[in-house]
Amino acid sequence: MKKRVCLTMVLVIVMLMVAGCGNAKNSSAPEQEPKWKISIEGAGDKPVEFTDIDAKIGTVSIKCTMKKKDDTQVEQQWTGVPLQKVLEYYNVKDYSAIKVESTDGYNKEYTPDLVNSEGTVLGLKVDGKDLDEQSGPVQLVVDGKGANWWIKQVTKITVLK
Ligand SMILES: Nc1nc2c(c(=O)[nH]1)N[C@H]1C(S)=C(S)[C@@H](COP(=O)(O)O)O[C@H]1N2
Ligand SMILES: [Mo]
Repeated sequence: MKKRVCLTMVLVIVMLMVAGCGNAKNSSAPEQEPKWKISIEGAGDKPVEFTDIDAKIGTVSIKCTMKKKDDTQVEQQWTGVPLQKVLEYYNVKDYSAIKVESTDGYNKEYTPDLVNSEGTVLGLKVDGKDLDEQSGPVQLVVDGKGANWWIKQVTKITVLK
């Protein structure tokens, strides 16, 4: 009889431990799960993913001007990662251009000069706020250039040799 109680207790403890481990795993997972991903192609042998976790390599805050079609200008304070820093992170040195693409397929190619400019940034926040769904989570900011250069919902970056 005593043996049986003991065995039951051991069983209950083991079950609680298994359940406890499961919980510990689940509660630690969200910290590792990225909020967004941008696929980088042509930086190495395989495509890599640049995420909000990687974005911690260095964000800047800069005032940027966007030229609108009607010749007016919009000035905003942007927070983001300079595109040049992202390429540095993946050791990309030689390229003819960088192609930036959005979820809707809209894309453009940027020359090394433009890529190396301080004002070319993967924008994460505008005037202190996260981007809305139509523009973000990441929008390419190209200081001083027209709105057509500012790619919303960036999803892929290709290094062109
Ligand atoms: N993802 C994405 N970004 C884009 C475009 C697009 O079609 N898709 N159009 C570009 C063009 S041509 C312009 S003029 C501006 C328009 O921005 P707005 O809708 O905020 O005025 O977004 C630019 N970025
Ligand atoms: Mo446009």
